[in-house]
Amino acid sequence: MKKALILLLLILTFILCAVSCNGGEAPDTTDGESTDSQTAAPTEEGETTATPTDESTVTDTDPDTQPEDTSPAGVVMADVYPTPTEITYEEGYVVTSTVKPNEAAAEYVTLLADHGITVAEDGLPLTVTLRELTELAYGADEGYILHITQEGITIEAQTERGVHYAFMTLIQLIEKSGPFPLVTIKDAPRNPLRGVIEGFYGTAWTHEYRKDLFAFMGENKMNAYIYAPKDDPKHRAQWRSLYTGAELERMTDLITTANENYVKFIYAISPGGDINLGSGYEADFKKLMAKCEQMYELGCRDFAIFLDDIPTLDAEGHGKLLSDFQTRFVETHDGVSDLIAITTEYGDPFLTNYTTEIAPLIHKDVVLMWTGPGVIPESITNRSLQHIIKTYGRKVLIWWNYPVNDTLANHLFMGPCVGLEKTLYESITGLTANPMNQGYASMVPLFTTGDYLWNPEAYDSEKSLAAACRSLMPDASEALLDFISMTCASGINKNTDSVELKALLDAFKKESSSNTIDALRAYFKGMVENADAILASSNTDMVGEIREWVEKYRAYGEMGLIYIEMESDYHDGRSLDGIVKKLGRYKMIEKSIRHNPRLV
Ligand code: LTM
Repeated sequence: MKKALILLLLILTFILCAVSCNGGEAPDTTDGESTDSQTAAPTEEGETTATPTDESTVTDTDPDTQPEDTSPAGVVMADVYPTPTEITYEEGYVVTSTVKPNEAAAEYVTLLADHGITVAEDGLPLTVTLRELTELAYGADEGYILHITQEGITIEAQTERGVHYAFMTLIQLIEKSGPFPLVTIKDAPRNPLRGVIEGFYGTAWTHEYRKDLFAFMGENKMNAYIYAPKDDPKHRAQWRSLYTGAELERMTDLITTANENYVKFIYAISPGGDINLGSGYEADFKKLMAKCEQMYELGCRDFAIFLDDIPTLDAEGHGKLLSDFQTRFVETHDGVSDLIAITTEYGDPFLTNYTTEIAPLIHKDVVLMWTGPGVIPESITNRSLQHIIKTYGRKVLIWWNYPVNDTLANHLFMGPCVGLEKTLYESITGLTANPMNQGYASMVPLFTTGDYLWNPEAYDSEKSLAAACRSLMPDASEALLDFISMTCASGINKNTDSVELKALLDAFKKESSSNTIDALRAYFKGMVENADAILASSNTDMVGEIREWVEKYRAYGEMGLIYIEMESDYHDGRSLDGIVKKLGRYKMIEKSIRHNPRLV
């Protein structure tokens, strides 16, 4: 009886712990819909074209996370990310490690050399041409056509950014297929603005991280970063204070690095807390312009004014402020893009008259941001945006509050982008994701968000997540993927994680047999091994940020293994003393996890 009670207690404790590894609720096992983002369909000519399916679901799952397909005959189809619009392989390769670039390709010589491709007089001709890409249905200003034949490599693009993106694709082909598969890629983004907003509360990102982020964004064809760290005094509380000395140097460095990676650096300022909208307006407005003038001098050409999370709902004052900035700053400064702004009401259903009153007062060219339903929305659909589009009289730029964790600091949100309707581009000008304070860990969901934004119709969240893990932690990608599957519960996936473990536990609860016990044992062993692989990864930046969660995951794996030993002891009729000793170890590990306040 005593034995049975102990075991019952253990089962309950373990099940409760396991399913709430990330502090989430017990998993909801509702299946997403399955889509296959790129189907390799051989054509009559023996070519293989990867075409997107035209599902319009907001979530998807596909168990097939294999990195690559191999057809036609022996051609390794690289998994290029973000997923290209159209990719057509022909049989064969050009086997060479030398190219002869034309002048327009010259700046990519170093990059190619990093991937083992050098320049030689008799190398494969590599020709870059800038021209109008009228054959692309959308996104031509960032698009490109990449063609690899036995005669040479040609890249055609409308802009330098398009050329850059073509090279990012070419590098992936070299890394994943070997030089050079015979292929034609026609590619362009569905969403014009694909970005990241540093818009969270808490510790702002470091200078070095921001620069790493710009490189990551450039590689993954994301094109806009908004500087808006809530707790940076000069962004918000002390918005009037000008930058000085080292701050100016850092800003210059950020703007330059962003430009080098084809990322727009958008400088946001949040004066709403105390800006004088009455008799002192003119003096304060001049201070706002002086601050932005300083950024303009440093090379910044993109600006945003944010009025979120302030106590005043002054539609008239805010409307005037935003419109004045558009006419008195944007329109008087060469090369400056239309103002981006967010008002004090930024997500339904929390709307008052303020929104309807301010809408007609805002200059028609101002780009307005919107978070979607509930500020941290479970999903965003075209339908959910119709009301605000009508009120504002324009499409909106989404401020997407995922994977941000500033209100749930003990959670890690590394699961993929889900919950965005595939045809959302019909209602938005783009999307910027607001990440976690853990910037390197955020790169996993950002990779998938960039993939979605580039080609939402072909987007497959499961494949994209697996590709993100391969790209960001190549030495432990499977381990990272498994870890994320246990810790990814969030508002956008119905708080679902630990699906596989839950199924194994369910099977075990139904029948405690050697099969169900062995399956659980293998799973727990995998958790310990995964944790060790992640902790040993050379991506020390990411490991540093997620270490505590990985250690907790490892501890659960260990607890699971001890539990399995006890279960086997019980089955085999071994002594109660041995079981009690194991229970002691189990409890010790459990206590060590509980003592860490950062872990739920
Ligand atoms: O979402 C907006 C517009 N403002 C704030 C963000 O700064 C914050 O990071 C998120 C998540 O807590 N929520 C907000 O309301």
